[in-house]
Amino acid sequence: MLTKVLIANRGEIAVRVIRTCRELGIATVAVYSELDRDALHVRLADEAFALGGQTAAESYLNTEAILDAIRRSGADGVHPGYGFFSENTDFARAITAEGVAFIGPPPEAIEVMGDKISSRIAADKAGVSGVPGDNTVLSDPKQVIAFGEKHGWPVAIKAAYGGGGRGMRVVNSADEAAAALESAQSEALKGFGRSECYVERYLTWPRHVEMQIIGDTFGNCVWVGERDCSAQRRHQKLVEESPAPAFPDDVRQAMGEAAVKVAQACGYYNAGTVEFLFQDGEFFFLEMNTRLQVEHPVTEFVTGIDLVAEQIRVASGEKLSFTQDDIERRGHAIEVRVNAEDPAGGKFLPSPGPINRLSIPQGPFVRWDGGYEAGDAVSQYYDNLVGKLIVWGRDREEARKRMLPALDEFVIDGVATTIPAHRAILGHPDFAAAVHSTKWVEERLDLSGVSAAPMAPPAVDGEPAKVRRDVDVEVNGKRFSVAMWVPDAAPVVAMGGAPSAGRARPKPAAASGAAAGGSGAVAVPMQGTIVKVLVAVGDAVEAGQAVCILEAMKMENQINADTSGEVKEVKVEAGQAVGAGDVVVVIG
Ligand code: MV4
Repeated sequence: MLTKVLIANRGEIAVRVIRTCRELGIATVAVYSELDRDALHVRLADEAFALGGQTAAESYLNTEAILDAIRRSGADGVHPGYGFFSENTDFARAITAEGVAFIGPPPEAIEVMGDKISSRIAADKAGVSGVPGDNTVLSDPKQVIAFGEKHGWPVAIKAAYGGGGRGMRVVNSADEAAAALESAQSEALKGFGRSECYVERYLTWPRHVEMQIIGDTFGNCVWVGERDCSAQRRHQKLVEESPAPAFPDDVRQAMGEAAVKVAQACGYYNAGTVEFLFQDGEFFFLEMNTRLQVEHPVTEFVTGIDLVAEQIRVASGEKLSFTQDDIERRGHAIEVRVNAEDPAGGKFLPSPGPINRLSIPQGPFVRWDGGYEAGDAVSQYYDNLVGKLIVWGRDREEARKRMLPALDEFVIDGVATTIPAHRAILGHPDFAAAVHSTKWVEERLDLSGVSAAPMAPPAVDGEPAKVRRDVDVEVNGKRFSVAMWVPDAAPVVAMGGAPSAGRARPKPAAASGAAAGGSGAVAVPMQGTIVKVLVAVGDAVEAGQAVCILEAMKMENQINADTSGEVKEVKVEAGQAVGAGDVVVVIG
């Protein structure tokens, strides 16, 4: 068995992998960017190595820095999580060349499946049909027209090296073909560096059903169960569940066997997911994801199998701990992705920032896979998944009715999240009846009334912006929670002078007194970019005077002196990225 695993990732998936390693008695090594110095995955790992840099490219995609951390830590295995290096064959080969196990599939399988045309051909050879299509690279819109005329409109043009829907164009008639091909090719080139596209029939109201498989290096490969991920928006999955609702057992069996055939056709081992479109009782191979997926916990909940443990076993050269016949699926699991995005009006705008308060729902059959705790910040530089809430029930309705109150119990302050959208989805009669499809969220679900957080009353000119503080009061012995709108950063003082007790939010790690009488070390309250520095060393400043302008969350924020005095030090310059709590100016 591997003895020390380095997790080349961050956030909830790094945390998830660390937890299983601990259960297995495997030492863990975290790596981190400058912004993640104090992140949860770093706090939980046995050892941690700095990668430097802030953006993904500078840190979690810095091969040399990660290889260096592997060498220095003596790790004998690397778990790539999802995203980042998880499907990068150069990385997988580089670490294997050093005698370190890549906890994932063989690079050859990643390559076959990374090219959607070659993956369709591989599936075909294994006797698994994709959506009817033409497995050749398009060079002329006439090919699209000929295909549409033969198979019927609409058709889909897809990027051969794409995935996740980017570079896909739906063509409804011959006269749209030329423009669609050109824009698909250009988007593919921009997104993936390769412009090759192909065409297939477009299914108009399909469900997205994917099949989890796992194989070992002894030739054993099993299907574990399917997940329905139809509730999505712009190719971002929102809700996933297992089993797929209204999905007959014989179809499940056939899809499972098809997925295993696809995996075996490319010499696959470790965990993988074969994606299908399911429409009118038929399923069609779409693509294969050669990594552990975000939504793997729903499969774990219905089978009791720890997929990460099994991945590590396989990468250690052991056999799978179960056979196909050992796998039992029981009950129903639903997962929602809690992203730092504001779903108001269906816009899902990114909402990075510090998490001031985080209270996770608890209770029977409720699981939280999170990457943050209160006091941590969600960075604009990375995926804004805060965590995943997963519930289990004996049947779909029990799971759905368990998720709704869990969502109501969830408290998160500081960032807007997708939770209100999940309430709308899970509470909708279409979802309850499972008549939704991949287009349902975008075309049918009304999110116009959804708001992520109570909005602050509009700021009156000349008055400081106000924020909401909840205070508990008792009226005739009955408890009420009262929302107070107070100037930002002013502590809420309850009667008697004590700071609002009980439900007072933990002080954010970054908080620095903004009121006069501060320490003189002026810190920024959230991460962002300095757009302007307004003072220089030697300047005399008054408390409350602006010292710099911080652009964060698409807004310019004035950062003010917390005390009067002379500027002793200016630690930033225009254009510089700063993290929450970073000191920008020192006043003495
Ligand atoms: C399709 C399709 C309909 N017909 N292909 C989008 C993501 C990528 N994995 C493939 N996708 C689709 N391919 C044909 N021939 C509809 C989609 C699709 C979709 C698929 C899975 C999950 C969500 C989706 C949302 C919109 C479109």
